[in-house]
Amino acid sequence: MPNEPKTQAKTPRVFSGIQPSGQLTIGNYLGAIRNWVAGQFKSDPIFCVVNQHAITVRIDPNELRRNTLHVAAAYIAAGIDPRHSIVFVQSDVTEHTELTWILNTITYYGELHRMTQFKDKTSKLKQDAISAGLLNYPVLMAADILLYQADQVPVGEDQKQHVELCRDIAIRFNHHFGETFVVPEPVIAKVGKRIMALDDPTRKMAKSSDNPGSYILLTDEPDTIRKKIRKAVTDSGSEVVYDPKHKPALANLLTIYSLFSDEEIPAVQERYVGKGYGAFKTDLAEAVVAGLAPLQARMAELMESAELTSVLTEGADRARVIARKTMDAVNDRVGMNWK
Ligand code: AQP
Repeated sequence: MPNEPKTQAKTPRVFSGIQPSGQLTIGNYLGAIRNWVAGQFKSDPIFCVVNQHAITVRIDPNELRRNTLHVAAAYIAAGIDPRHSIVFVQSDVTEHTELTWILNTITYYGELHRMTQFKDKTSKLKQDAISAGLLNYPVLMAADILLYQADQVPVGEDQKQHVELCRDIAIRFNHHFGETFVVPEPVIAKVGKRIMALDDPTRKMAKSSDNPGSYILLTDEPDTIRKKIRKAVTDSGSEVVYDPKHKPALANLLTIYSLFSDEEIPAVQERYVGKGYGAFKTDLAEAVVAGLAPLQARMAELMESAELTSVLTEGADRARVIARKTMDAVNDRVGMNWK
């Protein structure tokens, strides 16, 4: 059929981000950044340092500035190529907060109140200590995604609920005001979607945890990594087997091992038959140290160079063009452009 028009599938637009609420952990790396890197050339990707999310809890302004650069450096050191992917800081594109207000008006209090992360983060706080920002966090996240008409949002499992709320908001807006937003899909990695804390395999590893022994930072020194892994809780028994139900701590360590060594879990398990936890933990620590070494070296280089600033400035310029186009359409649909 020589004259038949060829239909080419559109390259999916991908959007994701990390809040600079602390230094990044291997949970952020394995659950998010690593997957962004793996998929970047099959997509039209935008990666944001979502610093406005980080002020939903108290944070020292200087620490926030440092963390913002640290997160951007981690993206690039891990393999995000800024010549292909847009990399920028959220507060440099004011359309994020502009769209948030409009989306706030079509999002319900009950929906936000039901979010698991909101419940987790506020369970120990008195009502008067819970900022409205913490409640509205998922609306800002929805604005982040919808501004760029993203088709896919690669996240760890903990963020799936927020992406689902974003879909509901997009569908609601399109229904009330006419087709405006692409309705995005969450993309969750099969392995690494939920790396658990080293001190408690029932909780996810989180950068804002009070116990530094619960996480491994991307910037931890080799000896710190060895010490943290030596102290990581294990389950009863001594056999190195992957059994998330009965041996959740070990299953978590095997997952980390497999991702850092690029080996399937059964192959790792096989090597430790009859060897016990000690030998396994020693090798795991070395796999993490070796896996992080190039990333750490590149991050240190980037933190000292002007390259990072120019990447982020140029990234914001590219992002702003897309964001403005969406925002103009939204203002038009809602009736904000009165002239
Ligand atoms: N433990 C984890 N396992 C797998 N993925 C994870 N992510 C976070 N922790 C894990 C993924 O990292 C991305 C960035 O998340 P974020 O910093 O914007 O918010 P978060 O999910 O709240 O991450 P943290 O580290 O737990 O931060 P704090 O402690 O500040 O709340 C997301 O894709 C997330 O799924």
